[in-house]
Amino acid sequence: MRGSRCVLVGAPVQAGTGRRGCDMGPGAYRAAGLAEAIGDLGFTVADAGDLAPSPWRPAPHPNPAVRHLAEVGGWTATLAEAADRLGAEGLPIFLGGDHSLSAGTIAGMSRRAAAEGRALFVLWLDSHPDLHTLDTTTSGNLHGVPMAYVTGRPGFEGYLPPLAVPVDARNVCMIGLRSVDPAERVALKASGVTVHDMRAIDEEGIARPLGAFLDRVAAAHGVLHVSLDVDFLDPGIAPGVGTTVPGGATFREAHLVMELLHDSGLVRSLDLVELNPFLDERGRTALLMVDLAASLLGRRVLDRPTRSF
Ligand code: HAR
Ligand code: MN
Ligand code: MN
Ligand code: MN
Repeated sequence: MRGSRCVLVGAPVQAGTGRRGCDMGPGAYRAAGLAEAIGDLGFTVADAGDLAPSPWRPAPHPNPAVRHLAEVGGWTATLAEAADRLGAEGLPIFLGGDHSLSAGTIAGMSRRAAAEGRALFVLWLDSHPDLHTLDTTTSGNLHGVPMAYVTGRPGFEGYLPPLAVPVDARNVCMIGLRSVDPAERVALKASGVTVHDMRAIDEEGIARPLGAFLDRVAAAHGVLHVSLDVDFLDPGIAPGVGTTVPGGATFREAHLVMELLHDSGLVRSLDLVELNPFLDERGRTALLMVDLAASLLGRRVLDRPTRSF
């Protein structure tokens, strides 16, 4: 982990989803004690408060399904600037908000990494690849497009803010996929993204594929951004999300991922996305996400030697 400073960045975005309630995400993380949990680990914690979208006037898109392009574009501009700036000072944790926010956070972290002469790698923990373009989305919900935008797929010019430094799709690893649309399946295949869907995790476990990716990041002297979507988790333990998909990561798998990430020392920034407190049960999803963030930042049951793969 970088230094010992964490910055919480509220991104109450819900324009990218079809349901209301994600805008309450940052407040729920604060109520669930995120700052205190991280502070207990010895970090200095700053809270940048909740950001707001920049003005952004896109051209009207020919796909009539596309919704809230101006607002999502405005958030993309705001968050790209914030990630680049705050990523230089410590480890930013972006509190969503729906997954469209990753268009901005990843764009900003990629620019930051490039300024340091390094490449950005992304670990995408999600049941969805979010790899639609504005032309292929049928729902029109822009939380389904950030991965296409940040990897520089064509079709976003003039609709979302210009992308300074595209992420090489070969530097992206997706774990947990179990809901992939036909157009995304085609795009994934052509992309070079490393994918471990839920079936692969069932067959091989989660530690080895993750370890192989982390070894690759380390060998490339890369910078790692982690994007954690609530629906990566099984809805039985994480009901507070608009797009529940059965068969998700268990409590034990999710904690193991976080602990291995901590051991790697590679994580430079984190998105916590898609929490919908309106759909949660007595805060249990918010509390679990806080617990997972704490594991990623070093909370341990016992000390043990670093594991190699
Ligand atoms: N692929 C579907 C669509 O575009 C669902 C996307 C849902 N995405 C999220 N985040 N909830 O992963 O509509
Ligand atoms: Mn997602
Ligand atoms: Mn998802
Ligand atoms: Mn833990």
